[in-house]
Formats: sequence, C-alpha cells, structure tokens
Amino acid sequence: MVKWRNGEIPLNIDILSENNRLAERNRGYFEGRQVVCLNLVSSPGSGKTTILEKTIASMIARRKIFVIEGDQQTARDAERIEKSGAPAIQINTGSGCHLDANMIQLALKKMEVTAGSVLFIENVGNLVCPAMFDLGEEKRVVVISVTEGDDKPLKYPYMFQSSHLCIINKTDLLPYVDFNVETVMANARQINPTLEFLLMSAKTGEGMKQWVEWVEGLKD
Ligand SMILES: Nc1nc2c(ncn2[C@@H]2O[C@H](COP(=O)(O)OP(=O)(O)OP(=O)(O)O)[C@@H](O)[C@H]2O)c(=O)[nH]1
Ligand SMILES: [Mg+2]
Repeated sequence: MVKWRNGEIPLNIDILSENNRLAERNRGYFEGRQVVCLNLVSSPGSGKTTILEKTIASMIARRKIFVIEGDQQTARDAERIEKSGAPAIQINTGSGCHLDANMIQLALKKMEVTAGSVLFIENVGNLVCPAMFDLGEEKRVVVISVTEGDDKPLKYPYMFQSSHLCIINKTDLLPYVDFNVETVMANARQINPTLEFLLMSAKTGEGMKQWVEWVEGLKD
C-alpha cells in the first residue's frame, strides 16, 4: 500500500523483489520439466500473434507447443492460437499493462505444460512495463516491426537491454517506410551489445526457418 508521509511517497519496492522470487519458482518449474519458455514482448501490433501462428504451423509436427496470452481485454489472441493447433490460455490484465510471474504461476495451474515442450508467453503489447517483470522465461524475444521507427531501441532501452533476440518483423513493408535496418541494429547494439537479430516477414515467411531453428536449438 502506498503511504503518504511528510510529503514523501514511499513506493512499494517489494513488488519487484516478490516478482523475482516467483519468477525463480517458475524457472525451476520449467527446468524440472525441460520446458523451453520464451517471453515475446513488443509494442501493440508488431506481429507477435501472427509469428506464433506461423511458428505453430511449422513446429507442431516435431514439438509440443503451449501458449500463454496476455492482453488487457478479450480472448482474441488465445482463440487465434487455438485455431493454429496449440493449447492456449488467455490472461486479461484489465487496467494492468504487463504480465507478472504470479499470473504465469496461476496459468500453469490451469494448463498442464508437458515435459519437453515449448511454452510461448505473448506479453501485453507495451514496450515499457513488461521489461521490468521477469516471468521465469529462458529467453526474452523483442519484436519490432518496420513501421515503428528505427529509433525505438534508444527511446525504450530497457526492453532491448533485457532481451536476448530482436525480431525485426514486417520486412515486406520495407520499400514503403522510412526504416533503416542497419540503424535500428546499431541503436539496439548501443543498448545491448550481445543482442541477436533476425529479419522476418511473418506475412511472406521470410526468416521463419531461421527463427524455428533458433527456438529448436535452445537447450531444454
Ligand atoms: N505486412 C505485414 N503485416 C503483418 C506482418 N506480421 C503481422 N502483420 C499484421 O500486423 C497486424 C498485427 O498483427 P498481430 O499478430 O495481431 O500483432 P500483435 O503483436 O500480436 O498485436 P497485440 O497482441 O495487439 O500487441 C495484423 O493485421 C497482422 O496481419 C508482416 O510480417 N507483414
Ligand atoms: Mg497479439
């Protein structure tokens, strides 16, 4: 609870440490079951669900896939995922702007994620708040689409700093927008020198093979 005292507002710094504690429990759960858990983050509409739909189509014959969807409202994304052939659970955060480790723990009680599978978590579309909340994932994947502007890593650094892979999506639109791939990579490397990159068009399928290989190459 926030208390007002002598004009000071002591913010509840315990929120993040409690989240980190629960994230470690989730991580232990995933490791114990050899589940690869990936947290997909981005601004709204960069193509996370479309990427997941295509990923499921190309991976499902070899690997069991589960999805946890986060949005403020609606079950639309979970419905899209289920149509693609993977079990999905939708979390609605209401006025909240990110998923947290406790929400994932509760979702895992409702969905039996089988051993050796891949669990994708699609976070709420937001380049700010989800950066602060570890969910217990093995890797964080930030998606940026070419319509968003190549300056975004500099303006929203925490998301790029905390991610392992950056998917640059909607490359089919590059001829129509002022977006320089080299510039966005240089900007992101300023924030995170070890960030990996993958160019993708979820629409045409460009980059999908490399992405699936990246996921399947992760140790479980
Ligand atoms: N041209 C083009 N459009 C794409 C591509 N990927 C996704 N889209 C379109 O972008 C729009 C948003 O895609 P979604 O997959 O819903 O994006 P999202 O990141 O899941 O959105 P939120 O969950 O609302 O944050 C849809 O109209 C997609 O068809 C792409 O590679 N190229
Ligand atoms: Mg989505």
